[in-house]
Amino acid sequence: MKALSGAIRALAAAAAATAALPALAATPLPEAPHRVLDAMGPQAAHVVDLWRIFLVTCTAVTAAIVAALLYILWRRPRSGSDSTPDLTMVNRSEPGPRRHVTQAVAASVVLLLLLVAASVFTDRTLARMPLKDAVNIEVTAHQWWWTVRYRSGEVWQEFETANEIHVPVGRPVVIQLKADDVIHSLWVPNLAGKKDLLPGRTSIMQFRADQPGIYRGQCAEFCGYQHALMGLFVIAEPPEQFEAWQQAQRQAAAEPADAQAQRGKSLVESTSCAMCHAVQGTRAQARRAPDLTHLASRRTLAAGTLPNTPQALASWIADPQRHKPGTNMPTIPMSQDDLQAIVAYLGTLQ
Ligand code: HEC
Ligand SMILES: [Cu+2]
Repeated sequence: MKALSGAIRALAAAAAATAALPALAATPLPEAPHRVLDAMGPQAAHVVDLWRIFLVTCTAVTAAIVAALLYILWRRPRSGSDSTPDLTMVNRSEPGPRRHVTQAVAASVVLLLLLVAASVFTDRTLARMPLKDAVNIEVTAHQWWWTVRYRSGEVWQEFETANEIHVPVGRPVVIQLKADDVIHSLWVPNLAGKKDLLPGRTSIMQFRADQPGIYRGQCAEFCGYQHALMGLFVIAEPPEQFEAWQQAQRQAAAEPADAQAQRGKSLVESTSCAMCHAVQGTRAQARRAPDLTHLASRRTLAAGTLPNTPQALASWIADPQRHKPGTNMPTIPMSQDDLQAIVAYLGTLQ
């Protein structure tokens, strides 16, 4: 009884905490598919094909085993209640069953070899995707967010963003995967299989998105407390739109026009924010946290944790530990005025 009332109290407290966030609940997170069977590019399609081969083979084998078992159970018994059990068969050689067992073992070996061959060929096909004219991206995983850096032969053209990967439809994408702290795994099932990000080692992921859309990704390797809130989005868009996005992302942050946002800018530059974050074109140049230069152009905050609305932004900055307990952004005490100024400034960072 005591445990029950305790549980009810805990539920009531949770409901009250949720009720304190009406503005946040009003804007949902973006709808984005995260479905293995909806392949939106060749790499994911190969993985789905392999999965189908496994499904059909394993279903057929299971059905055959169950059928054999049912047949054995249904067969006429060798002895009944009025006859003594026939134990001579224990020592008798039985060529029939022996042959069946041999055949079943042979069939299992052949089927397993076929599955191995299918896996190897799928792996080869995945590695053979044409990479001409590929977009080169470097993704670094952190507890619990992602740095996304767009590589280029010309260093001044490189730029960084966080938790969103924009790609042009129909063009191959090569992602170099790195990890900053522990092992993570990048998984965008609509586009490609999982790939681990290992500290001290670079691995490669290749895919192509053939359909425009927003696809959800998720860290797929348990990496600590907020592993579940380590999401990201892949935004596949027509090539012109992608180019325009790249152009915009390369620009430094625009100078804010109104006084409140200007005050917000100097707060970001002069308080602890600048110890972790960068806003290109300002004195904030640290690289321990998501680059905020074009924060307002992103769909979500904190790796898919909150929708990117002014209310959610204010709520995040005021108390990140409430939204993502354990996150490496501390809760920084500040006045409502300062908070509103910072939110106004970050809102201008398109
Ligand atoms: C000790 C380092 C640190 C300080 C100081 C800090 N942050 Fe952060 N911030 C982080 C980290 C780490 C994240 C990523 C959190 C996550 O997603 O788990 C983050 C995330 C954010 C985000 C979400 C970014 C995105 O792309 O989703 C915003 C906005 C933000 N911080 C603003 C601020 C502001 C404004 C200040 C100053 C008042 C500040 N931060 C101070 C480390 C810091
Ligand atoms: Cu992770």
